Amino acid sequence: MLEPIFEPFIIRSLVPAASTFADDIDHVWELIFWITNFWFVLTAGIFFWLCFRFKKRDGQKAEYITGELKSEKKFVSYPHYAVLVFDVMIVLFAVKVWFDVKQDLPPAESQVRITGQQWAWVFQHAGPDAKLDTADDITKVNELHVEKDVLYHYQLSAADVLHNFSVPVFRLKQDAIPGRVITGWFEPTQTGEYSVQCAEICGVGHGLMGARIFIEDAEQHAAWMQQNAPLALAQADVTPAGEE
Ligand SMILES: [Cu+2]
Repeated sequence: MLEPIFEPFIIRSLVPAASTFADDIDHVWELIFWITNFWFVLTAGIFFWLCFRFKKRDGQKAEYITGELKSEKKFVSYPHYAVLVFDVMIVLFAVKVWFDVKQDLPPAESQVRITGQQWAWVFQHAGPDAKLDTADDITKVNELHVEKDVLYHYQLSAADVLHNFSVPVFRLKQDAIPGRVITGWFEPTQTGEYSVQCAEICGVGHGLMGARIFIEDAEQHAAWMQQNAPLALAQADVTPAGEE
């Protein structure tokens, strides 16, 4: 149902896409882009053409048009119908994507707890057992490490004021609200290092809330988890350092 008929090349040329739902978001974004720009250029063009075509001329008296005649009303009602048709079209595409990204919650393969605070992001990674609040959790500030092709649930909250967890390459934006834990999901599809932002004005340090997300392949991610294992676990490890 509602298969897109074009490739979203404008937004792709600006921001790379690195999550499973980025493609869906980009299609809606670009659909809205083309619809609104088509009508903007058309109406602006007609407006300036009319300005020029009916400009002040010697010996010609200005006429007051009320727009009440049937022959005049169609210039209002026909574009209005067009707006409604395109509105419905955008809503149909958007609702489907909204459901997939925000309302549906596919089963988690790993988890991360994300807390926004003035002015940093704290990431509690689930560690090798993929479960939060266990001894192998790895907590980092402004550094989120995830594995490609693994579906994550995040538990997002704020420690002080409103923040917004934004990962442009995922096309993910979610408000973080004090006193509330919001669960959502993402699945990275590309390795690399990308930016994480706060997309909600949260005080004078708002602009400093830039963190990094590191999307690693399975091997790199396992190595990172091992290197960053909590001290207690690292000491319990029977393998002496440097002998693995
Ligand atoms: Cu913030």
